[in-house]
Amino acid sequence: MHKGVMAGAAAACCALTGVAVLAANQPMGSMHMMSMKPTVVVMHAQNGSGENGTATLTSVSGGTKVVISLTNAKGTQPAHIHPGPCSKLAPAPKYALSNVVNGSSTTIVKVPLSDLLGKHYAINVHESTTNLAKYVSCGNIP
Ligand SMILES: [Cu+2]
Repeated sequence: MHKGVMAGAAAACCALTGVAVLAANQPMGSMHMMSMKPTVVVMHAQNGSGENGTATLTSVSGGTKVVISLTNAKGTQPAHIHPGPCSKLAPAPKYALSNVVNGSSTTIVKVPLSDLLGKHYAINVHESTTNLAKYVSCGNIP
């Protein structure tokens, strides 16, 4: 009985809203694809670390997900988004990222991806919590 009522309500409402939903789905579909398309930053080893890899930036609810994946990395290594580019990195971080632990780090930065792109930011990784001065990997955010 409950089902019948629901179906009746759906039928009554949807001659009109069905069209609206279809129309709304088209632009939402393409926006969804655009916003979900990840930006892959190539991370280059510095100072002989061998820590090459990627940082993948994805637009998510509440900000940007940053996933760092590095080869040859071990231990706990601080990571940040700095004003860049890597070739002349500003020493003060702009946004903190989760430490890279054994080559992996995932952070939700509370900033839209669109605010990170085209600003000459760079993602850098430091050797250790006690040796921040040594940079081991860096990648320019396009
Ligand atoms: Cu840093």
